[in-house]
Amino acid sequence: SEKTIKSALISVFSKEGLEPIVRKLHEQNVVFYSTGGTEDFLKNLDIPVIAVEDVTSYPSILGGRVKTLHPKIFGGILNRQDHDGDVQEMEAYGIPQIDLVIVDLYPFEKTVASGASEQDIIEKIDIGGISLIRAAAKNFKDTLIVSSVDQYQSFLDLITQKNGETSLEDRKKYATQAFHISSHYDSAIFNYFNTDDTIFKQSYANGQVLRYGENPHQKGFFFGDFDAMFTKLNGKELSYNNLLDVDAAVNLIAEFKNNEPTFAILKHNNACGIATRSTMREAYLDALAADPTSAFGGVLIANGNIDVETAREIHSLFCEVVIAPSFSDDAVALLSEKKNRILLVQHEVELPKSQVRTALNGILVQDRNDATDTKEQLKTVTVKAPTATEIDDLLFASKVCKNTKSNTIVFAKNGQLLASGTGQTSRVDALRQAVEKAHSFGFSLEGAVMASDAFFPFPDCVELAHNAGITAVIQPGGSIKDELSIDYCNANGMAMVFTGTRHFKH
Ligand code: 93A
Repeated sequence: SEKTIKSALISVFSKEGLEPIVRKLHEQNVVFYSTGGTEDFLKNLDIPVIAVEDVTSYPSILGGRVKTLHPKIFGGILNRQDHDGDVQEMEAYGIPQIDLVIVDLYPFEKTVASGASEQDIIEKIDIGGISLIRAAAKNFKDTLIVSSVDQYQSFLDLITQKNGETSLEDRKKYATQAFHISSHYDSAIFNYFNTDDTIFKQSYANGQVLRYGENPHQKGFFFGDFDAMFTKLNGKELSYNNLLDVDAAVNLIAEFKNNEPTFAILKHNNACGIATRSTMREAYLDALAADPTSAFGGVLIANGNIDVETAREIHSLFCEVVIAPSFSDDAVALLSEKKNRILLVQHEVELPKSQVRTALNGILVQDRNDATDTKEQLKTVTVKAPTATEIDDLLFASKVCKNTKSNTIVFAKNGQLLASGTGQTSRVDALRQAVEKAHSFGFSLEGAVMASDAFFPFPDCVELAHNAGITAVIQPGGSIKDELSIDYCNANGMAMVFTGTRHFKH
């Protein structure tokens, strides 16, 4: 699979950076074939070169639109050297072997960016060059393709180190880069032409067209298998925002999968109420109690069956979506009295391991946050350790916190969310919001616990929490000023545990 480069076809738009490469190849006795401008460039360097026209016995025609598009050129690149038939045909048609192809494409994107006319832009759609790249990349078994100026240095190193010899692995690596170049080039052309949304829709034929996006003037699509995750028993079509809320709800309730009956109410992707109780009805009522105002128009989710007793309570609330692993028949009948109310039976389906979102002109991908804080991982950092009840509440609060937009502070007591501060630009703001909210719905925070999605840079948060009545705190730890918060807790009889795991959610 080692091959020595003996011949090269060079056709480059920009000649910059090419000289050291052709000089090195010339030293190694490589035979050159070139198109007009590149041919002149080589001649000026006193390097012998054969014009493509002399190989094809055809001039460059149509103002250069057809220069290299010829069987003698593509035959030279695409022939399989270990294929008897190919070898015979090369001989019969007088096709020269081409071991190396170097191309720098017409600068399509630059031309578009320069604000050139459509005619100028169209002339910069490279046809021959892109074909040379794809042909040489396809035949990487025998041919090496340099498809970008960015590869010049590494290619020069390669031929210098190994005296013109290349391995199959080298050639495949360059082929991979070549297909990256060609696909990017064709996408740029598509993007220039595509002003029509219907093409967007067609190219994503599997996407479900939503009524609209986040707002009515935005188009929206969903790409996924909704039916694999849910059976819809009642209600209108889910909107873009419904789907986002359902996603948040499913992720939150997953934390309480094996718990006692747990019920959560979400608004704008955050929990505004959640409680664990001995019956689903009580869990619902105590979830609702945390913030009945926000619950209006919310998304509801249960970790177990919704019976008719629970349904009766839910029925008096205006809500968009109710999700549960099962509903009793009479619960379905009652909840379906509201035509638009969406009822979803949730199936046990694993969610993707990766999360994707657009960012700038690309996408961001990350592993999903599948770390749930456990009792074993808690490290008590204060003199006072949390009580057994407090530990349960700390873990409860931490699960809610993890599923709430940062910065967030969560207060909980006896398996019930009392209040949270959500999506604030400072942790102190999140805390103040939570305190005010708890008080406004009539909760005392005396003996409640606090969770924070990230560490406290200053002791101000534990101080405000203490003043509000909080007795135990869970947080990742890791601030250089951790000691200040710890000292404050010790001086004021509070317990604090570190988890070592941050739970940002943006
Ligand atoms: O107009 S083309 O699409 N037709 C061709 O047959 C062709 N072959 C090579 N453009 C073609 N090329 C491109 O010409 C190369 O991709 C390169 O950008 C340029 C080099 O031309 P010259 O050597 O004449 O400067």
